[in-house]
Amino acid sequence: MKINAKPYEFEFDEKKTALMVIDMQRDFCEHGGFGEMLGNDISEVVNIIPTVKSVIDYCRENNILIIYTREGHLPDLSDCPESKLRRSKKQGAGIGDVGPMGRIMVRGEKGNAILDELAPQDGDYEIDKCGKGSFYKTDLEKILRDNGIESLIFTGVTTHVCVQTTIREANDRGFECLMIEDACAAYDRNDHLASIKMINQQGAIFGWTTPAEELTGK
Ligand code: C5J
Repeated sequence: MKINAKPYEFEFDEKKTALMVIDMQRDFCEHGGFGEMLGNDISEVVNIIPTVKSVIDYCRENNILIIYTREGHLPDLSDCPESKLRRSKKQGAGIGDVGPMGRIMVRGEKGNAILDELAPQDGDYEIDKCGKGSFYKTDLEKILRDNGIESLIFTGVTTHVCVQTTIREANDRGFECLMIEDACAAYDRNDHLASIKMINQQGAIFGWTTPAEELTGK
């Protein structure tokens, strides 16, 4: 299949493609979550939820493998670098402290859950990650290789942090990456737009970008 994209058409085989839904968890998308506690306005992120859903629905209808990620830490915080912990506390959003949605950025807590409207279904993969990149200290690469995946479609938050870090990691491992522009968001739109430019520049230096309608037809 070929779709219009920047910097040129993106070609992929649905059977060798997976959808990545990056960190669409309460902590980054709802009031009282880690994102807001760090001082961000969450409206840009809230705006993409229907578009992320439309891409997930399209992928389900077309039997494209779906992989969800969640950023969070073990309850004993043994997988949280001291530096990350220190900086979160300095910002008033201490990882592991009790916040409005349970212990902040801890696996299994309310804030760590994927949004109800985008909930994973049987057959989807769910990956818990402690870093910004989804390959770091996870089974993601093995899952992709075992399933014969060659191309990745990206949705989620935040564009310039966890989405872009994962695209960079995937690109270095030889995966072809397509970022769905209006199914990704940063808290600051300028960060989002800068990321799109960084990804598709220099003949797709990290990958391709396109609006959702080019994929879903809606
Ligand atoms: C952040 C993420 N922004 N999912 N995480 O800390 O982008």
